[in-house]
Amino acid sequence: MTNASSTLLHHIGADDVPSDSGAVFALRSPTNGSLVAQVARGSGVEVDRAVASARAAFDAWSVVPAPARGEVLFRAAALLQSRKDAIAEVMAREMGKRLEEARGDIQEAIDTAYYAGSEGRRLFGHTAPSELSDKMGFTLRRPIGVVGVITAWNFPVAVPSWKILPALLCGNTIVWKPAEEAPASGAMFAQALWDAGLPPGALNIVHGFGEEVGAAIVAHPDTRVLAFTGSTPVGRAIAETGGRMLKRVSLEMGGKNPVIVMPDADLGLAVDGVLWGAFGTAGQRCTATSRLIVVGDVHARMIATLVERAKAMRLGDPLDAATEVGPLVSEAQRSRVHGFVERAIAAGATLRCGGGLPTEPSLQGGWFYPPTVIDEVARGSELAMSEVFGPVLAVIRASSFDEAIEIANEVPFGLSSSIYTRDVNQAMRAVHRLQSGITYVNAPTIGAEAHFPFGGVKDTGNGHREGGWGPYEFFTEIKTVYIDYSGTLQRAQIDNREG
Ligand code: UN1
Repeated sequence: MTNASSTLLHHIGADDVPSDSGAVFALRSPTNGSLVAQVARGSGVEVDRAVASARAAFDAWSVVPAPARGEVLFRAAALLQSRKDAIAEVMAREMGKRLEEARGDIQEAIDTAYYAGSEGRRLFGHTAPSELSDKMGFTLRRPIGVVGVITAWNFPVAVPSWKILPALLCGNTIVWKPAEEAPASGAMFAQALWDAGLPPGALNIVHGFGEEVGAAIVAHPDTRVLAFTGSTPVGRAIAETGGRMLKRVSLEMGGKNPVIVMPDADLGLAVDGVLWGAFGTAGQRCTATSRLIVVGDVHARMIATLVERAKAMRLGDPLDAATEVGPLVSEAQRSRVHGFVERAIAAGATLRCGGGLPTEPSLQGGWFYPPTVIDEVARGSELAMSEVFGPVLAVIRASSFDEAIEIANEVPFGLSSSIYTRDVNQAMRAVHRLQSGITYVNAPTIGAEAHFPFGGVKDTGNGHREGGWGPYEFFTEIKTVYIDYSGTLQRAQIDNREG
């Protein structure tokens, strides 16, 4: 993975290789700016080579029996388990996620590996009776070819695992561009697969930036499938190119996830859930709680406690077990987050806590931003409508259940949502009416489990789901097989429809 001078290299076929150009970029810790690694900076040249390697590996990998492909994933799961602490530490250093959460990120990949591995003994098709005598029909699932995978930095192992493991299990081969902010833990995830016996070329990595590497993967005529997690504008561009080239494209994009709290809710539980949903992973999840919709007198009964608890959350080094909120991933991300806060306040919203760059000397070396609660956020305003991707919670008042649902649904995104109530009828009405791919009842908007479908509606996605059973359909083509054992020419639609 790394050479003597600790440069993280591309992985093409069986080899770790630098860029032809020799170009590298520095990967720095968002906590203190220290150098984590130099990383090879790829281009279309390396992408071409990686796609050729994946193509060459496809013939052999695609005919390995699916249960045997599953065995590789089981072995990788065990290796990830034994390397979990080591990978978590690298992840925490490179992108700032707290160690405990970094372990959770890897655990999600382990869970996915066991699920995907066992799918090797299913990959079910269908059978149905033929309309003719002595004839039958059934379907098989066939691998497609080379899959281009492009992922975000906020879940450097879990989210890639949702794409890579099902794609491999189905017999495809892969070219992956990990996020440039978190390539090192991603490479350790891949190493577990290579060490588990994945044949050379089945999983190739090209490091680098979206415009240079991602775009080349998307536009390459031989990547028949594209799986992407990231921003909605980039996802749209991928869908445009993929659409023109008739590729199969799965997109996982932004969120603006609401929690509705009803007056009959357990407010202590709601406060716990909102704090975890909004400020866990420093708000850098696409599932993060970014809107709190308080109904009726909940505002008066809940906000003070929420703010007091948010203020007390400890910012610090993600490697320190006492830390509750780590840094944001980069300076650019922090100024973006701060910009949203400043504009919301200028537009008349009320800052309840946070909202400024920390002044503690110990936090000066990193991109820290405090848990921020902004109250009286106006419906339709920028902070009410846009994804922030940071520890910023917008509080919006609603006078009724119906109005709360209306507010929840008036954003362009639809990934996750939640309602806190003790009324089962109301909860079920919300489940049906909330426009999101995932709805929680009496739980925060984050924390999806690996064996359930994950994805969103509206501008969050393009109709596909990761996790659960869906990816095995996405990463395969259906082959329909007819077997005629009548020994005669039978003509469908004719021989059985006389007169
Ligand atoms: C993401 O933020 O891109 O449900 C994924 C969750 C995690 C996955 C988040 N299991 O919050």
